[in-house]
Amino acid sequence: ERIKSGTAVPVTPPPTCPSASHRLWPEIEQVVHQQVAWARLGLGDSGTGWQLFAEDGEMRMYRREEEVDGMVVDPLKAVHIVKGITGHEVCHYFFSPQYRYDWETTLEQMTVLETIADDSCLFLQTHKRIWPASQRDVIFWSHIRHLPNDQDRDGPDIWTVVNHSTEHKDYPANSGKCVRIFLTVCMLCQTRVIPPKEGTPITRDNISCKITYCSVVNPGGWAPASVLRALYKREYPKFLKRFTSYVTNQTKDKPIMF
Ligand code: 16C
Repeated sequence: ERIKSGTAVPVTPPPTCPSASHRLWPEIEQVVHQQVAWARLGLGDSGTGWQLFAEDGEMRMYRREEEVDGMVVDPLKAVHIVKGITGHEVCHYFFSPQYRYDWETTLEQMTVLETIADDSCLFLQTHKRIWPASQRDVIFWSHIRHLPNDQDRDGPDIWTVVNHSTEHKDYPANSGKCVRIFLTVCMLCQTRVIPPKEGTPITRDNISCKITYCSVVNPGGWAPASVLRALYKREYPKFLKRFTSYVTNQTKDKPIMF
């Protein structure tokens, strides 16, 4: 059809997501879609195959026992409900490098190798050594995303952060004292608002955040299965409790970030 005179003709493509032209973008898109779908499945109808290994208040952690080449790579799925915070706040503190030393207790050093865009960063982290295993490091991209709920208008929006291992030519794996680990992590959050009495504003008493945290970590080199399982049974609950308390503390006197 001919364009009528006076009709604005776009000369440049419409703006896209800020990271879209980066070399990692196709992988980020694919892994984020896959991880969000996996996290949204929850534990499935009957929780088949998932073993509960930690429980504390509203927090429940499940794992599947899996090994690859004799190495423990047990997938983890955790669910938690925390009052007084939003999914946007949880994801903001999980994604942003400036807070990481405050809550990440296994961290020795974190370097931002690249800021891909406001919503995506490339990290190099070294973690504390656990004797007698070698020290571990990891390179991963991290991406934060808001997924508005367009299917069910009454359903909650989703905020998510996905972390996924990648390579970097300047930091080849296993070239120094560290063994490189490989991970895929998804923090997925849904905020629930209990409507306050008519005419009164929403306060932190009216909100809660349902968190689903999924993780698969490949230790990258052999370590005894019993040591690894004992380690994550202790460290994952410690992490999720400490991290969510941190977000609660950081936000309690701040305006709610929806
Ligand atoms: O998701 C989390 N954190 C993110 C931001 O840092 C990101 C990074 C995750 C790194 C997870 C691997 C950490 C391995 C550390 C090695 C153990 C040191 C223990 C020192 C104890 C004094 O996604 C939160 C992550 C919460 C981590 C819980 C620990 C899981 C252990 C899994 C087994 C790793 C193999 C270690 C081989 C020795």
